[in-house]
Amino acid sequence: MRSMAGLRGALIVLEGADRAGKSTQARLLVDTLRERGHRAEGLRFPERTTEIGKLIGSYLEKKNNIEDHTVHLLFSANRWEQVPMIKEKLASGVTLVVDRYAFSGVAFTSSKENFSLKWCKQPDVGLPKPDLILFLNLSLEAAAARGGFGNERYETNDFQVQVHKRYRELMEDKSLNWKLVDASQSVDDVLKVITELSEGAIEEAKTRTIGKL
Ligand code: DGP
Ligand code: NA
Ligand code: NA
Repeated sequence: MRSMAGLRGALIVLEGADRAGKSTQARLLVDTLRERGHRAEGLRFPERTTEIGKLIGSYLEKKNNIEDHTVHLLFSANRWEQVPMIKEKLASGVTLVVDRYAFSGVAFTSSKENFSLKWCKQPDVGLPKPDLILFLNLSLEAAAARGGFGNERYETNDFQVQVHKRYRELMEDKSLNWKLVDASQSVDDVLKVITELSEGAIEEAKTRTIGKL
């Protein structure tokens, strides 16, 4: 292949409620894009290995308690601390497949009482804007059929119902490239759909500068 220097990679985000298959699909999507000749790498948020990420990890495992506003800002900081690396990778032509991003932050925190969407969005304003957001859509019934909840924080039915509603509201933002994907299909069928959408985004990203949330 001809050198692609100067052409940036795409920022592709996977979102969805718990058990929709995001992590599996993110991994398979990276492999598939590579097989098809693209430079692709995976990232996840929260990134639990950094200092901030370790605090978040303990919080999710319920080993510590962090005040709700404070933990929201930590989740956002955990994204911001990766921004220099994200920008470098994209500029060098690498496509990034990200398992959760700012939209998880807003959907989850705004599902708590007394948090407005507006307040929740603010800390992530200015983050690199995804070229594509793949929403893996799975009904709560179908998600339940995939097995019981884990023991982490947020893994309760009532909370997940609320998270679903919040994602619905976020998807109404037409300034973002949301694509609703039926996650009840087989793993292979979901992968086929998201691979096609991702290749379209990679092509379009080449001629556009990266935006900001
Ligand atoms: P996992 O994707 O399995 O590593 O789980 C991370 C959990 O944390 C999941 O329940 C979603 C939630 N989460 C992800 N990002 C944020 C965020 O920015 N804010 C809040 N409050 N929760 C988040
Ligand atoms: Na989880
Ligand atoms: Na996951």
